[in-house]
Amino acid sequence: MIQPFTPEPIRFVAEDGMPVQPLPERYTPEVLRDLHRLMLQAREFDRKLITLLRQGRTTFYAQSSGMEATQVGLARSIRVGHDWVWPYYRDHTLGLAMGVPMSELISQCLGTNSDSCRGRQMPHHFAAQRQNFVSISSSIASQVPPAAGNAMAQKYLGVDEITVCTFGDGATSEGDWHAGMNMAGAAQAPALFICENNQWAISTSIREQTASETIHIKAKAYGMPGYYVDGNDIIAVMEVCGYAAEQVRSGQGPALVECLTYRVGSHSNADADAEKHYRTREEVDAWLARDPITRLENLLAHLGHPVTAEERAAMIAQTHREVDEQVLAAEATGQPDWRIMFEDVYADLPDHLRQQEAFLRAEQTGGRA
Ligand SMILES: Cc1ncc(C[n+]2csc(CCOP(=O)(O)OP(=O)(O)O)c2C)c(N)n1
Ligand SMILES: [Mg+2]
Repeated sequence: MIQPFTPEPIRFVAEDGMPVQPLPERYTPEVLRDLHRLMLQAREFDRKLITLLRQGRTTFYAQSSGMEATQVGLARSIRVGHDWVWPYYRDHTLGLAMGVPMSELISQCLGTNSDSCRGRQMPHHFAAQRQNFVSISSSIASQVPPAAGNAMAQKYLGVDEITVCTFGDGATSEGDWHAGMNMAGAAQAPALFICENNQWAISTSIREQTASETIHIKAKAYGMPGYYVDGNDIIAVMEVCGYAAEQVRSGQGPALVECLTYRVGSHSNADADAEKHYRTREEVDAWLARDPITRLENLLAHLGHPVTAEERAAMIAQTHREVDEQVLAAEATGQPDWRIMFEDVYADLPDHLRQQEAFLRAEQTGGRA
């Protein structure tokens, strides 16, 4: 039985791979290996996209390395394509694990003609229609009030769906976060709020962020249960998020889950050298020793189904190949024509946009408008 408001994060597996409580039967070696494959794929996806950044082929990326157990575990706790997800900008691993094709993610990062937004969103801010994965916004916590509204609509319509809303620890200081949490609680709406607490909001540490002891205790103020989970233990994430999702689905009102994890890389490419400026190498090393992928590998070894070095290398090579292929395929579709900037919003273009379009046309034709 999963309990809210525990003083310590709920965990099932220790860093060395030893279970600290009995593992539910559904975690067969095949299931665990599939989770491992998804986590390793996400880690290598980060590596490849950072290379693309350095090559100047995309201009923004926020890696999720270190947070794979939280995002893959969440993806496996909800009904994909049925529930609605209001994500934040670090959630590409959540998207990949929900089945968003790599080709879509890469096209969006490159802003090519194969991108469904055709370059009109910030890179790495994708949306996925088939997965009910709502378009990502960079404005911290701006997804929380509309997610609460989405859940209120689901309750009003009586549909068998829930709303999942993710955010970082920093988001919990925004007014939007409190407004959304309050609204969902007051309406007893079917919303599952997930805090991916990676303990930093760029250079602001969690200790500077809030005087609350933890994030999950804030749930009490909004009349909902708050769960605290070890976000680097994928089984714990699936057990807690799965339990909370079913409580929400059964009409118990909203819930908050705090996944305690760590971003081992930089915040984004706008923050290249975190260890030099605001956190210590020792802190990062301590969290690298709690790596979620290594923990799952340790568990598989303990269960007698180790991932061999050859299998690991083959999985890494497969992801690198897949990314390379998808990058070439996306680039082959070409860059969108500049004119599409003015399409798909207004049926009749307002005057100021007409003027801007004329200005750009003149630029493109060297003054021959
Ligand atoms: C409303 C708003 N204020 C400030 C920023 C600048 N900003 C971008 S990311 C970020 C930190 C967010 O940290 P957190 O919510 O913990 O998520 P994380 O990046 O750690 O995953 C800030 C302050 C922003 N994008 N939007
Ligand atoms: Mg954070």
